[in-house]
Amino acid sequence: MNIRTLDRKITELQLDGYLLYAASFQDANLYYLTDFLAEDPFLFLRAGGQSLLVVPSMERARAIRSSTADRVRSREEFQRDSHELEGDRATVDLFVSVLKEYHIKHLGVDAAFPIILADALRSDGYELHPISGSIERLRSIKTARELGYMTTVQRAGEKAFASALAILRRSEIIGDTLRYDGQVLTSERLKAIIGCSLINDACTSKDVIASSGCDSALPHLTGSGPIKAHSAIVLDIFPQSIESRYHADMSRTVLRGEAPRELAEMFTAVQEAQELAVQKIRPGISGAEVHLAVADHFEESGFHTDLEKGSGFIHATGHGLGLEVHELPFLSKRGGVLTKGNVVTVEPGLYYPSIGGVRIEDAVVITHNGNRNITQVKKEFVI
Ligand SMILES: [Mn+2]
Repeated sequence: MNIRTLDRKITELQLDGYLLYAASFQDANLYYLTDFLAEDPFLFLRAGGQSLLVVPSMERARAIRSSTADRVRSREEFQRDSHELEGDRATVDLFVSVLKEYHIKHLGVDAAFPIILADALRSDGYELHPISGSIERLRSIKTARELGYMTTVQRAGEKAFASALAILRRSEIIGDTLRYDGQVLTSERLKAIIGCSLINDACTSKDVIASSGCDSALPHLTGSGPIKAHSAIVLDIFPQSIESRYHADMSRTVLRGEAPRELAEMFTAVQEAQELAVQKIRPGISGAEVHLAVADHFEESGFHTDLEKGSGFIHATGHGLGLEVHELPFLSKRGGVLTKGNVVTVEPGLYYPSIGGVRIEDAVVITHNGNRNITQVKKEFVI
């Protein structure tokens, strides 16, 4: 990441500095700018080409050791005379002390800056300019180091997928259910198996999708109850590395037993659409163009979309991937131009409430003349 881009933005908007106040566990921009992970909010100020962190005194030594900031100071250093203040008033007092010392009157903040603090600072005479999307755009271009982190977490996701696939393959088909190890195989069991594999590779996951039957027609339903035979089984794994904080994202749709004709045709159309999108992705093309090509392919193949009914191709073709699982750029109706270094998922899908869903998802890195697929899992339907 080139933080000079942020410095240029500050100069261009004639601001004295850029300030973020959040907990970096939740705020990917703050983590990106500081490399300092904390559960509690801390202050980041970029001014005069330097980064300052203001953290609770107990965190100072850790921030000096792990953050990329030029300077780390303690919150207490700025609040020697304000012991009686509590809550937001104490935070405003901290901001005012910092801003005074650094001679800052006009400051940029992000869209998530707490409005209660913004109101208090504005009434104290400070000018706040919300800047949205700048850090997100920086984040969308990955360095070689970030790509390394993302490949590592992708491999962990693939290992977890392989463990679920092995159990599906070893299960016995009884009627329209699967039996594994003397028990009916459920979505819950598959999700737990995937989760255990991920944690063994130092990854976490907010959720895992292992849905089957008509449940799979709802793209974000994680699934519950018995896994259905002769029906679509959607596995969608989006782990986050505990160490690097980067994400991976992949989906496969498989089937045990006899494939109904309409599902087999949906799988073929989705696979074709996915390949078509991957072929198109290169620097200079817009996410919208890729998305429209996929939508057209489905229409031409006879798979129609009705958003109100939740049937057909009902989501975007893909999204950026990084510190957040959904980030810039998007392969959607309004998706902007793709650039070298972007990492995007390519995940067309078809969903029909009475049949089920099919989704195939890879992640690709945009290179100087095309893209490189970082997903190494085969696309098999009947297993
Ligand atoms: Mn995805």
